Amino acid sequence: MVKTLTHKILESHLVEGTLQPGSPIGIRIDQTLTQDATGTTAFLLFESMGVRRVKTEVSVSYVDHNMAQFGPENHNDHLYLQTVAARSGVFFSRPGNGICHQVHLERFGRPGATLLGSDSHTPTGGGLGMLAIGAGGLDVAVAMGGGAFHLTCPKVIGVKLTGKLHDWISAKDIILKLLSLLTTKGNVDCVIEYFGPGVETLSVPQRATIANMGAELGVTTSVFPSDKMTEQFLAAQNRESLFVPLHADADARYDRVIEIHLADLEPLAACPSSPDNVQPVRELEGVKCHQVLIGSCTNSSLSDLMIVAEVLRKAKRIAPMVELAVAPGSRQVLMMLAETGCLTPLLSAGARILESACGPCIGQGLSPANDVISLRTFNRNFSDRSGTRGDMVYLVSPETAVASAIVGEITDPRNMKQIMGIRYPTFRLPEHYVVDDNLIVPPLPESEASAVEIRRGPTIVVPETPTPLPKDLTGKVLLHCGDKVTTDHIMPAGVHLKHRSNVPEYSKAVFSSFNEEGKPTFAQRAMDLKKKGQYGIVVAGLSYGQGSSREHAAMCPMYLGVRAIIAKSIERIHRANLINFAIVPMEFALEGDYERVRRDDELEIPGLLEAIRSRNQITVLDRTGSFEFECNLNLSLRDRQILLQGGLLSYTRARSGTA
Ligand code: MIC
Ligand code: SF4
Repeated sequence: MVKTLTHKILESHLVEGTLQPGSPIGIRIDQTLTQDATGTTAFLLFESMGVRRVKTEVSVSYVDHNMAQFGPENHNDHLYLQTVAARSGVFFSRPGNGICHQVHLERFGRPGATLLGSDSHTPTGGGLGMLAIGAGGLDVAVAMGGGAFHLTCPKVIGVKLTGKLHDWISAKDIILKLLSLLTTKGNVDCVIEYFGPGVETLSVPQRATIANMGAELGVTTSVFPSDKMTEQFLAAQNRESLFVPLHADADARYDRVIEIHLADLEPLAACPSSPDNVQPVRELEGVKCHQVLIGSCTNSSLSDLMIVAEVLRKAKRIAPMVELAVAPGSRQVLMMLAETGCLTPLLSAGARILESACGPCIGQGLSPANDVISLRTFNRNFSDRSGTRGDMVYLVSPETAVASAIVGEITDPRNMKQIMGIRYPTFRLPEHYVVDDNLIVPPLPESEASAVEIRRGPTIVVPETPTPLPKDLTGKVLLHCGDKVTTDHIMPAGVHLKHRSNVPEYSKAVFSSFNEEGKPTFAQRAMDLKKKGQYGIVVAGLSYGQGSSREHAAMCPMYLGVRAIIAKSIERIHRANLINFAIVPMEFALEGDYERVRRDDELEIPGLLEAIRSRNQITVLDRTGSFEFECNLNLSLRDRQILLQGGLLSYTRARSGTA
């Protein structure tokens, strides 16, 4: 039987179920990655599962998000993560070594492997021919303990690339084009598989940019074939022995095929405040911008930054009213910039060089001024994510970013020749990268690991295990929100990020972007209800829980007593996180009911447990509005068992006999 590449990798890792799109399956996980902002809870939960040592081929713990170290919280987290990694047989990538996805691509990823990461941009590994999936930290903890990862067998969308990109057009424009076609909604449980002659023209870092930002489509992951380019990339990293050729069978059938002719593409931008609000840069030309940020796990590879450096070498300076900052994706990229002489033109033209970390992408500094436009090469421009309320963030390629930084206005980079006499730079990428793993601490042998003392600073609080769900649920609608509410809106990062290891403290920020001046916050209203022994319910529109994999967007509402989400639709990772923390995800069965329910309505869900046990539909009574409506439950057998058990941790403990 002819197969897609996705099905080949799934098949070689299948441990439960059958490969029938739409049905639940379990796959073996070869590698895991965690980062500090989701990793502390992942490791606290891993420890409480009672497993001493990871059972994967490779597990890596990265520190890249919480790096500002205002107060002791971040450093407490780093020391906890380093000691727990040493104890558990996990590689530890120290702060300063780079962004998890970039470093994993460079130093650990291998074609054909499965990778599960507690970060939604884990699919970056798809650029290397891996099946790399983002999940909540608890799912990753289970995988570290040797457990399967459970997902819905995906449909496979084939994206056929033909032709070749013109100068000044880059991988970012390919994924922005796809976002304009598929949008951020409605792609749950699909994998995007790239094929066709255009693939050969793209380097691994370019493929990684595309796979990375595929996360914004809401798909399970994206995957590229493993070919000559893959071999070259691995060889440049001294890892050629890991190369295996991989591709779909010639006549593989896709559930849908989209064709993109690379030569037809033009520079694109995602306008405020959604990655799918895409417009051609030429239509935005002339709009003043005061900030340009280049970096993030999407666009901070050596080739991205060499283009920027070469353009700046010719331009010599940036516009006087523009702030330009560059964050190299990894220490390797930074060292290579120095080695190739590309650091000097960046510095000389006026770029601020940031640490190799997530930085402004996750609201850790460089928030833009009020009412100014910020251009970023990142992957998300959800409102307020930058740390400034009412921000106006455009997502663009490094080429568009640098052109705009020089001119001071959004600029189509194809006009650089005409405006500044600057041609598209040509340069050769080095055949070998500096390979220096000094900041990667390898796991200790088992005999030495048990002597390591795990350091848990006082700002690290072990998360609460959910209480069992009630037989019948009575609760109040604490929030009635619209479409595309992201996990950034549910659980903001920015200044609150440092509380990731302290659920009671972090919970104060739940839904804070919905709080109204002078009125009780969401957290206060939820806590008041909880004290009265009642539950909180959130009502939402389409694509609830888009974006980040942060399970705090489930864990903190659960801590505040929220036990049901009723939405028009819920995104994959967030839905799994809700179930893992025993919050019931429900979807309106009929159009129109979403509009009828209002904030503060008292809802009653009789027979909740019974329905979770055996039914797909459940009736909700709106006592305030005196009407009832139907909701779909759409739960797999395993989802039902997890909810009935009071969450994934209790379920896992019960199955392993450590309860
Ligand atoms: C993000 O880009 O939103 C993050 C921060 O990397 C998150 C993880 C987190 O919230 O810690 C993600 O993408 O999953
Ligand atoms: Fe870090 Fe931003 Fe990438 Fe998330 S999207 S991993 S915050 S660089």
